[in-house]
Amino acid sequence: MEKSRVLVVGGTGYLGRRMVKASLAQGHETCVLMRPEIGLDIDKLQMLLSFKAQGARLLEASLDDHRGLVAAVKQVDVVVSAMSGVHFRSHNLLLQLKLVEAIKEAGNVKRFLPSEFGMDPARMGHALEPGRVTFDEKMEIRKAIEEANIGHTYISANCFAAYFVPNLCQMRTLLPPKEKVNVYGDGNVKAIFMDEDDIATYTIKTIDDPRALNKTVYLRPLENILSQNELIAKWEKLSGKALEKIPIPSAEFLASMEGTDLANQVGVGHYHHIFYEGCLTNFAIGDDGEEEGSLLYPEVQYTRMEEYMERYA
Ligand code: NDP
Ligand code: GO6
Repeated sequence: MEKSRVLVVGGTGYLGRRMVKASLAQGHETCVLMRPEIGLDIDKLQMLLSFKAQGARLLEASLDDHRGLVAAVKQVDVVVSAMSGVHFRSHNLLLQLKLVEAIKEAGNVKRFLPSEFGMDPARMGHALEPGRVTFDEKMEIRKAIEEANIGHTYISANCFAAYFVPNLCQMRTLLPPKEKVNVYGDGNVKAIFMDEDDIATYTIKTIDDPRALNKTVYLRPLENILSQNELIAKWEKLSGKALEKIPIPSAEFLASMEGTDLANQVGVGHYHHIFYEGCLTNFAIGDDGEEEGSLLYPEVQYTRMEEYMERYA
């Protein structure tokens, strides 16, 4: 079978750059959207040029330029979006409606992967304000995709390791705690942690796979299903130093939202769903025809979290 030609939108972003790399590595003809809005962002431009040097084609169009966008998507078979959905970055998920419009008009795209890559928004109908906006927006994009009958795959990638693992799930820092660590409740609720490069590898694997067409694919590899306590124990072993554990009751954690900025309020809600409620692991995969990435692609040697943490030691 011919390998699909891919367009990555949001290609210079944190996850998007890994999608470009994985698409090239898996032998796809790879295009990256180059937005004229980059202006004087010299780092973004240099990154785009490095993609080109690695064999990608740069397609220039603004998300506000419908005709340009249609022309771009006409050159590929698959569109992968990794637009920002992080509140302390630029959060522009709804701009993907423009992409859906262009894909609809072009009519040639076999598969669209919208920017999801977290908790499954379809399971977050009960999510707390203000964090629920992330899930509501992702559901709005899904609705537009499905109404336009566009082939799709939704990737639920759980926790990006860099945001959750080295900091032992502490908020407002990305570095390992030195002395003390806040533990959510009893610390035994299971979450799922993923190396971001592996997220991209699995994601690109799905794009030509009929088993993933019009489905949600969860990334839930067995050895990366871990409680906060298990993660802390791995770091203590690696660093050779025990940390003081400070249990935080659910209500106290939720109350920590008050009076803080929006990004933190969003984060506290998300962390509550993950670490108190267990929203990443409190359901079985497959009851509704969903798939699991490490079962679909057992050949992928996914990164375990002790190995991921080594770079911080
Ligand atoms: P980034 O914040 O790195 O942004 C990605 C890209 O979005 C940018 O590079 C840019 O594309 C594009 N973008 C941003 N603002 C605009 C704008 N105004 N107009 C057009 N394009 C814009 O995104 P992430 O990689 O952090 O997030 C990707 C996805 O991953 C999101 O859906 C997010 O919710 C999810 N996520 C999940 C996490 C988890 O733990 N599960 C953690 C973090 C994110 P360009 O390259 O063209 O400039
Ligand atoms: C990641 C974060 C980390 C917030 C998801 C505040 C959507 C998802 C696991 O961008 O709010 O310090 O699923 O102080 O579906 C952010 C969000 C986490 C990272 C969660 C996310 C995860 C978005 C913080 C912080 C490290």
